Amino acid sequence: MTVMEQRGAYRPAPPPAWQLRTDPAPLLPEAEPYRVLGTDAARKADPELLLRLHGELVRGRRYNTQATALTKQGRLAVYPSSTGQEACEIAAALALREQDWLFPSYRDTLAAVARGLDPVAALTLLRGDWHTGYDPREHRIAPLCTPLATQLPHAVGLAHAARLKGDDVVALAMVGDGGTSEGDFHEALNFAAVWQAPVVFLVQNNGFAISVPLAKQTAAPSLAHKAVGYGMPGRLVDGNDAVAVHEVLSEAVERAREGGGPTLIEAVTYRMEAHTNADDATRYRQDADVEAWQDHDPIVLLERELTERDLLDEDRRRAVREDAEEMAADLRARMNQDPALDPMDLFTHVYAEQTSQLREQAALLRAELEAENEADGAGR
Ligand SMILES: Cc1ncc(C[n+]2csc(CCOP(=O)(O)OP(=O)(O)O)c2C)c(N)n1
Repeated sequence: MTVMEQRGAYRPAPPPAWQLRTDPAPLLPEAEPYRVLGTDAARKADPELLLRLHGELVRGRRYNTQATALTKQGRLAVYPSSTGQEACEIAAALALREQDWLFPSYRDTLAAVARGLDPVAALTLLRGDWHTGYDPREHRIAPLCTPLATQLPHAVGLAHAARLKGDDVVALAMVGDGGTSEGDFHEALNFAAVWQAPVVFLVQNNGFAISVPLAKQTAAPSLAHKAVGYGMPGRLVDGNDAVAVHEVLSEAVERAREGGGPTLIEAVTYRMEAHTNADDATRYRQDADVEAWQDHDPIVLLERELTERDLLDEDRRRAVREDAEEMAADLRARMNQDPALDPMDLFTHVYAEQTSQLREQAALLRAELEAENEADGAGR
C-alpha cells in the first residue's frame, strides 16, 4: 500500500472516458487541390461570372505592374505584388456580400480593390502614410495588415460579436503560408471553432515566406489539414483557378452565414514576383521554378476556357485591356500628385490626451517648422 493510500487520500483515476468528439473524416481536405477550369464542370460555369472574373483579373494584373512601377519612381515606399495570385485575391473577395467584412494582409490590395475600394486609397499605407487611407467601417475592409496573422483574431472577434448581436455578417480573413506559423493563427482558429464564429480563413500558399519555402515552414500534410486539429473543415483548392476559388469560397461563406461555423481554405498558388520590390528572389529560387508556373497562370487558365466557349473575341479582349489601362493611368496620375502632408499630424492621433513628453516634442517640432518657414520666406 502506498503512503497516499494509507492516508486514505488516494482515489484511482476513473478510466479515461475520452472519445472523439467530432468525426474527423468529414473535416479532411481534398487529397488534390479542387479544380474546375479544364474539367467538364467548367462548361456549367455561369458565363457572366467567367467574364466578370476575367475583367477583374486583367485589371488586377495591370494594377500590380503599375504599383511596382510606382515604387521605382519613388511614389510608393514598397509594394508586395500579387502577380500570379490574382485569382485567389479577386475570386475570394467576390464571394462576399456587401454586409460582410474583409480582413486582408499587406499583399491583398487586389481583394480590397475588387471589393470596391479606391485603388489609390488601397496604397495609402504602402506609400508610408500614418493612416489607412479609408474608413474600414464604411467599406467593411479592415486595414491591410503588416504584422503577420494579427488580422485573424480581429476577424474572429468581429464575426463572433456580429453573431451575438444577431447581425448577418461573415468575416473573410486572408493570410499567407508563413503566417500559419504564428501564434495568432492558432488562437484565431481555436476560438473560431469553439465559438462556431461565422468566419472563413483563406491561406494563400504561394510557396514562400520571403525566402523561406513551405517545406521549411511546416511538416503538416497540407496547410488545409491544420483545420482538423481545431475541429473545422479544411478545403484545398487550386488558387490559380478563379472559378474553383470562387465556388469553394462561396460555399464556405454561405456555410458560415447559415451558422455552420468556420472553414480553413488553402489555395495553392505561386508568387511570380519577388516578395516585394525590396527583395531579390534570385537568391533563393531558380528562374525555371517560376517558368514552370507560367503555363498555370490564372489569366491563361481562364482565357482558355473563355476561348473554348466562344466568350472571348478580339473586341472583348480589347475592351478589357482598355479598361485596365484606364485604371492604371488614373492610378498613375493620382499617385504622381504630391500629397499635402503636415508633419504635425504625427502627434494628432497618438493619445486622446497627449502626454507631457509628446506636448514637449510637438512644441519643438512646431518651432523648427516655423523657423524653416521664416528662413524660406527670407530667402525668397
Ligand atoms: C509578426 C511578424 N513577424 C515577421 C514579419 C516580417 N515579415 C514580413 S512578410 C514575412 C513573410 C510572410 O510570408 P507569408 O505569410 O507566406 O505571406 P506572403 O508574404 O508570402 O504573402 C515576414 C516574416 C512581420 N511582418 N510580422
